[in-house]
Amino acid sequence: MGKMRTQSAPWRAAAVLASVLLVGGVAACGNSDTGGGGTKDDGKITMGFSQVGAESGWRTANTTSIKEAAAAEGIELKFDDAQQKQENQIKAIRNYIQQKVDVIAFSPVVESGWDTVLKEAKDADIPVILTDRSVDSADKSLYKTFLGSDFVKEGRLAGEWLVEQKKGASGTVNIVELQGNTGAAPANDRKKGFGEAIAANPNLKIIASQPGDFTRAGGKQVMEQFLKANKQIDVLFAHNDDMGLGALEAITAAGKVPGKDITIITVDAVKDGMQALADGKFNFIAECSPLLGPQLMDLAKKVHAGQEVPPRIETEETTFTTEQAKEALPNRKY
Ligand code: GYE
Repeated sequence: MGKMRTQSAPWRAAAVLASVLLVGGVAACGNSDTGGGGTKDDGKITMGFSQVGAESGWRTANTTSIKEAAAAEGIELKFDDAQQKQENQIKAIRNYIQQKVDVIAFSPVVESGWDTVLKEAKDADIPVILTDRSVDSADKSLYKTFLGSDFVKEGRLAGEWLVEQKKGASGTVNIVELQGNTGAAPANDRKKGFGEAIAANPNLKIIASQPGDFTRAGGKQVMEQFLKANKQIDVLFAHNDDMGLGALEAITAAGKVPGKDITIITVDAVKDGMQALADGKFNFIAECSPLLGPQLMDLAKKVHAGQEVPPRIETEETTFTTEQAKEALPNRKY
């Protein structure tokens, strides 16, 4: 509370008095750079947010949610799109530290390699909130909390559905997997959860697994390779809807019927994915909610006020079959 870092003593006294008068004793927060008597501290929280990129429908919905929630809560948002590059994220975070924002939030493109920059934020006394994806730092004091989904669970739910579907199947079921970008938490964890869920069924066999970078183009290209290299593909597990949607084109071009010749399981449940599921081109989706904005802004206010927050906040989600997708689609927000 009351981070008026650059104000001279007389101005600080005046600002405190003003905030007491104006907001009934709640100290003003924010990062106004008055340098001794310029503009007043308006009490606004400034958040620096580093986004992964714009690689998928999920990401677009997530960005919209964050921008809308910041506006609704009166939080000043500095937003940077890292174009799927860790070095860009590190640069953006360093900029935010230099600008003395009140809170830094980011969705780390990969899990590893964040300790140095997180330490810099901590030394500058700027709280960090991890959003959507986590980091593998051993030192948990480098960030206040991690808000996002349980990706291992999503992979497990996808695998469990497949095990159930193929219960009576005789012979080998050939599975191909489209992974997210290498080193990303959702790629690592969805692979893990799915693998664990099918492990007890040796007839369910992953015959190929490659990154498609969470993009439609990546999904299409890698699926083309899979189809060329493997005569019999029974199941596709794609780590997100967009890669599954890209793969649909490759499957159709190869003369196969998606959802029938090849069972397709994805993660996210964005509108286009849900439409494909409702149309019977996909067969199952494990949901991953991108609507993290409101919770993120709430957490930002709390950590800025010095309040304790839980170290891990999990998003609630469900799964969809074709029938459930048909029902849910009309009210789907993203
Ligand atoms: O599933 C995918 C996006 O980190 C949960 O990133 C997110 C994932 C999401 O590109 O579509």
